[in-house]
Amino acid sequence: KRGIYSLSLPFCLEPLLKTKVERTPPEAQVEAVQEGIKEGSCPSDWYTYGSHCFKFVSIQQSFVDSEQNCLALGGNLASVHSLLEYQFMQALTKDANGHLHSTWLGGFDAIKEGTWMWSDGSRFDYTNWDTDEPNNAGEGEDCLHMNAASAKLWFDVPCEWKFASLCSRRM
Ligand SMILES: [Ca+2]
Ligand SMILES: [Ca+2]
Repeated sequence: KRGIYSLSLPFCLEPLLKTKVERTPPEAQVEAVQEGIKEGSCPSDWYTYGSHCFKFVSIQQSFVDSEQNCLALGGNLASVHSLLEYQFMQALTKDANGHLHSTWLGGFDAIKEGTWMWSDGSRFDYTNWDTDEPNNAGEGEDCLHMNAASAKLWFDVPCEWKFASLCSRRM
């Protein structure tokens, strides 16, 4: 096998390639295959948008329990970065009757009031709040859910509330 690389790659690249191959432990490769993960694709029961895989979880639980569940699945609660991506996500949260379920995304301002962040660490560079939201109502609202009220946009609500959730992970 090395003979082919030796012929087709500049000699300076060959040591890099060899190093990379040797550093991938066989156990890790087996694990990845068992999980059904290949580079550039999503596990079979996840949906693909851009460079991410998405999975709707219908069980209703708190924000932190939802995030923990997503972590166990190899991801985080989903972040949103465009209207098209939001519409794609809405399609995943729609049931057979066309009802859009209230669903946790990974947005929170629990660290600093008014400073919203995504649990996956990505930039908070797109928003789709409903009118007069986020309003941090009552004793405070620090977590973000989608498909809120009639407009099906975003509300901030107490993190203890229980909703379905949307997980995402990198391809
Ligand atoms: Ca808040
Ligand atoms: Ca609110």
